[in-house]
Amino acid sequence: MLIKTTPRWAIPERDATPEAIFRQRRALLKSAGAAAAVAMVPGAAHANIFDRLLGKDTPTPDNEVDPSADLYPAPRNEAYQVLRPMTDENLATTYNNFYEFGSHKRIFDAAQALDIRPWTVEIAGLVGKPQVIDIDDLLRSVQLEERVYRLRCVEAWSMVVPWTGFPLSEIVRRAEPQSGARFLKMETFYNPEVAPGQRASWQPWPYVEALTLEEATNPLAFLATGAYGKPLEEQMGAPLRLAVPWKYGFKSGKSLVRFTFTDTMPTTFWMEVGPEEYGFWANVNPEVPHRRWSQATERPLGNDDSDRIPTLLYNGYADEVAGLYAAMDGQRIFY
Ligand SMILES: Nc1nc2c(c(=O)[nH]1)N[C@H]1C(S)=C(S)[C@@H](COP(=O)(O)O)O[C@H]1N2
Ligand SMILES: [Mo]
Repeated sequence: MLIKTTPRWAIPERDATPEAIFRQRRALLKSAGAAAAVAMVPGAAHANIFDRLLGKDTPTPDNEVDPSADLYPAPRNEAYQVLRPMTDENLATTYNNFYEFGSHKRIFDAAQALDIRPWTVEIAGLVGKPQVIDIDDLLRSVQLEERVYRLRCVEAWSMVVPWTGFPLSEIVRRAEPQSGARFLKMETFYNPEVAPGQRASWQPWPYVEALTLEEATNPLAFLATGAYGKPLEEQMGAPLRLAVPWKYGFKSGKSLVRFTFTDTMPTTFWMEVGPEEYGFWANVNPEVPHRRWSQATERPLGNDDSDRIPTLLYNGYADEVAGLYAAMDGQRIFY
């Protein structure tokens, strides 16, 4: 159910290039680095890339107005704040991990190929109420709120993002899990035609992540549908992505299409790719190094590598979640 208020062929006013920016673009074009960047990017993407390089916010190039746009900005839940500066929106939307669109950070243009309407979300497995929900029906039947969360990538860079969304426990509630359900498996879309990364057949597509039901119903576990007071951009995992801020970033799957309740621990994408390096639990702990690097410090996006900050146990959320693991073996839960 996609309501287009602007036809695809129309060029909205906001796409018009003010003269000053046009001149800046030409200046950039003349520099050697920019020329190299141009060579790598197909024609239509140039304007977007240059706007990003210049720090200008840009609309999604497909010129579709998101049918949920009127739901943003949502009221901020002041219970979730971070005592660190927010990451600049332009950094958060141009430095991403989304392997479906490439194994590097500059996938924001490639990710625009993902069509985020129509979009349905399936609830399946050991549940009393299996169902398929249209994303817009879902968005209009929950109470959206804004929460500022830390995100700590296992690669040791980090962000502070104002997400908009709703608690993951809402999905659990609607599913009415059977008594045997212990894990919640979350799957990303699968469409190798738009996601070139998924043509790599040696990787176990689609991207799968999972939590225990106790984790999934912890109040911190959040499904993000927006960020920075707007609907999510594709590269951030539109139209629905997880935000579990006490775990390394890879636990927060993007562009989710299916929630399956199971009685056995699912094998996740990264467990299959590198079981020695990326485990099921992946709780942030500065004292437990990755096999190839220390996790003691992190680089907030926007900082130089010389300007790192200490990483916190459970990424700063120990008060909220340490109890989930109190009865478990210490090392096992931290990779
Ligand atoms: N489907 C999918 N979800 C994903 C990933 C991915 O490659 N594919 N990367 C993960 C990793 S490693 C991180 S750090 C975060 C990055 O989120 P961001 O790009 O919004 O900062 O997304 C996670 N979710
Ligand atoms: Mo990550």
